[in-house]
Amino acid sequence: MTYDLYIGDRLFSSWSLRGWLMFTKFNLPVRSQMVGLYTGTMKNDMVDLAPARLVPAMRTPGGVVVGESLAMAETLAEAHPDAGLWPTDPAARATARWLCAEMVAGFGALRGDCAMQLAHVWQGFEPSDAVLADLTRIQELWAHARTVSGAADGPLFGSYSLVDVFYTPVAARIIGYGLPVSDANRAYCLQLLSDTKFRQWRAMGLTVTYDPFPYPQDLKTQDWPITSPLKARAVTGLEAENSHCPYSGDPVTDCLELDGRIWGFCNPFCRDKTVADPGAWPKFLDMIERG
Ligand SMILES: N[C@@H](CCC(=O)N[C@@H](CS)C(=O)NCC(=O)O)C(=O)O
Repeated sequence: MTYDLYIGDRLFSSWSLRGWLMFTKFNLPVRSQMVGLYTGTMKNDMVDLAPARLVPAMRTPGGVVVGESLAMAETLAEAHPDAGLWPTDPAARATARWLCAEMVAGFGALRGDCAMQLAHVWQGFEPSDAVLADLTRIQELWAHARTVSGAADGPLFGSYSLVDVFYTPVAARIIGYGLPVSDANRAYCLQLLSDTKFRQWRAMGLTVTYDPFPYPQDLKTQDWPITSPLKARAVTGLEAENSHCPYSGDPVTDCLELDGRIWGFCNPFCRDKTVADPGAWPKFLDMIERG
């Protein structure tokens, strides 16, 4: 019953982020496969999914290939009606569909000028009038959603739904470029980016180093605003307190140090994603609390 999801580089592929959240936020079983968005191998990596040619794309457990994030969302919502992907109230659901569709079709200036990047916050970015117009429209749509749902804050329709999935990369752009929105909408953006699943996605993205940075700006940077108070670092050696990886249960091969204690994982990726944001991984936190 596991879906196969094809994704691109986590720090930069906004559509892949949507694809991954639409599974993980609703506890749908998924196996992710990374394609070479920047390495020239993408077409070849996706050959099994032809004619799908962009990420995200998925193969259902029954073997059906689906491209385009909106089509994937509808397919998952139909297959898992109790998972809560869309709001249950018909008016809220219709409005949520509208907001997702307008997101997919629109906001070209924001998407073009502010490529999603989850590495840091650009300082002093000057948005064009077209970007400001997109932000006005986005805030108008969010206000409409809250009028329909009655949700004054938090997820747009009260409970987290696909509409919050579709606007998470928008929130990442607003925060990552310091774009002007109301205090309430900035709080909503920060809430989306504080979500554990989003933090896990970003932490996995941070395991890859990019030189040159794919979407440079001639600007200074400051730290991403949501980080864990726990500070870890990769270390050599195998003197871990645990013998088996908290994620896979496999034997320890790669270690980190946190507060003077050494913990182990079954491969460098599991270790490095934990170093990037130790607080994003409940199984790791459970282990160190028990340990
Ligand atoms: N409309 C598509 C957009 C998907 C998309 O543009 N994905 C980008 C990555 S973020 C991609 O695959 N780019 C590769 C390319 O354009 O060749 C969707 O909703 O899924």
